[in-house]
Amino acid sequence: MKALEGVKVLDFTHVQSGPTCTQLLAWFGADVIKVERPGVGDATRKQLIDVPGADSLYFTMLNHNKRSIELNSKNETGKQVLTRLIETCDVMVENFAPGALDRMGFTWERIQEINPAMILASIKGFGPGKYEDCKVYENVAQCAGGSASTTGFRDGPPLVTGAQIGDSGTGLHLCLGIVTALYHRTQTGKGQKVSAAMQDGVLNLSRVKLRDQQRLAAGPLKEYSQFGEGVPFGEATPRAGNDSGGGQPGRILKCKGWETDPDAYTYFITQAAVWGNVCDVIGKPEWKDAPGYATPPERLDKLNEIFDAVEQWTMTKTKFEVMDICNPLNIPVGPILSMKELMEDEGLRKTGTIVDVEHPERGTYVTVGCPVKLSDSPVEVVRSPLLGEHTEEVLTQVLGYEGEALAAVIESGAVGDVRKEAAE
Ligand code: CAO
Repeated sequence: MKALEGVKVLDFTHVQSGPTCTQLLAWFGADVIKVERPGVGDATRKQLIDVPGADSLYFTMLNHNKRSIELNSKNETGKQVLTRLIETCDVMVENFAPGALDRMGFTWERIQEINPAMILASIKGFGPGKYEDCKVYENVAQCAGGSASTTGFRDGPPLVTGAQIGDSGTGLHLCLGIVTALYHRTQTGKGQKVSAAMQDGVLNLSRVKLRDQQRLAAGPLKEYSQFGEGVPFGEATPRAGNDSGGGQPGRILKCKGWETDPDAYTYFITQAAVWGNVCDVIGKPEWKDAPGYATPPERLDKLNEIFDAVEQWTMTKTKFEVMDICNPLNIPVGPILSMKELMEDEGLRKTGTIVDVEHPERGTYVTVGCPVKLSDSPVEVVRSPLLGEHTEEVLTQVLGYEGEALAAVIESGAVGDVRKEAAE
């Protein structure tokens, strides 16, 4: 039995943040029913198209293992069907713009009237306060949550990161809130509202930078390279380039082939515990005991000199040779892996983190499987549903519509053109 088997999720999410959350719930075994606008569906279905006529990778890679029902939640019959779904499901997840659910007539109070055990989980850009009505996308959240101001180089502009910490990060936070509320409900029988704001999620993931903000009051942040360069600190946590965020200095360094390969780099950490091994491997054994180099505090104003020496060595090796040499010596290093290399990684394919998926419209594509492994809840990644693929199935099997009642719903126009069979 899968961990969340028996849990029914009314998935009213779109774009990236909400779908990330409900995809995880589906992978853990929940029956996730994605409600989409008839004839239109989640906007991402038709965004960043690479195969004409087919659902985009943007959509397919965020909506595995779900069922899709087309439903106009602003039409009277559509509202009745949605009410039946709320009665039947355990969890409702949404990430509409602020107020959209209320405007449909489904306020939290109304949802509780329909189903007091319902867990309503919402993602918004901001929590309650002066920005609560704003629409928010990934990079806005990265900027408003403290990530952008602390990412990049000191002499350059703030940078956003490629990892989708605002969207997928908040989806992860929401997922944790949902399973916590489900646990609470098994003890009390009561549902509750679970809210995750993207600004809060990004700030949570930028926690160490708020730590550094407060450390500034006690003096310069000595593990930031600007300390060794004699550049004064300002009032706020600065951008630290590729300096390590913790107390173990690290940098991204060039490896053999860097002149032509944009990813021929390694991350190299001069961990204090293996300083002797670092000195030996880079050909500077004299630094092991030399005054000014022997202890971590003494080295903090010489990080540029030290990493220049390490880089002279890493430039003679490929990023994989650096791994092979340093790991047996317990020196923490990591190759900069490109998306191409990750997609082809045999190890990640064996664990199911990278998987091939068959899709009737687009053929085979590669996706990221479930990144969390439960020993008794193995995940089989199933392709995303076509728009409305399960409309009739959900109406009959989940909600019990049949005969004239079913015909009336279909004829009302609330559920679009019902597909008679899944397009396998
Ligand atoms: N039937 C009928 N109407 C539907 C429907 C359905 N099945 N599904 C959605 N709609 C309607 C909504 O009710 C809303 O109508 P109103 O504006 O009249 O209330 C309308 O579609 C548009 O919804 P939206 O405002 O959520 O969508 P948008 O494209 O304008 O904004 C976004 C998108 C992401 C900016 C906004 O949803 C948002 O801020 N969400 C919260 C934060 C978030 O999750 N952001 C991350 C997105 S991923 O980068």
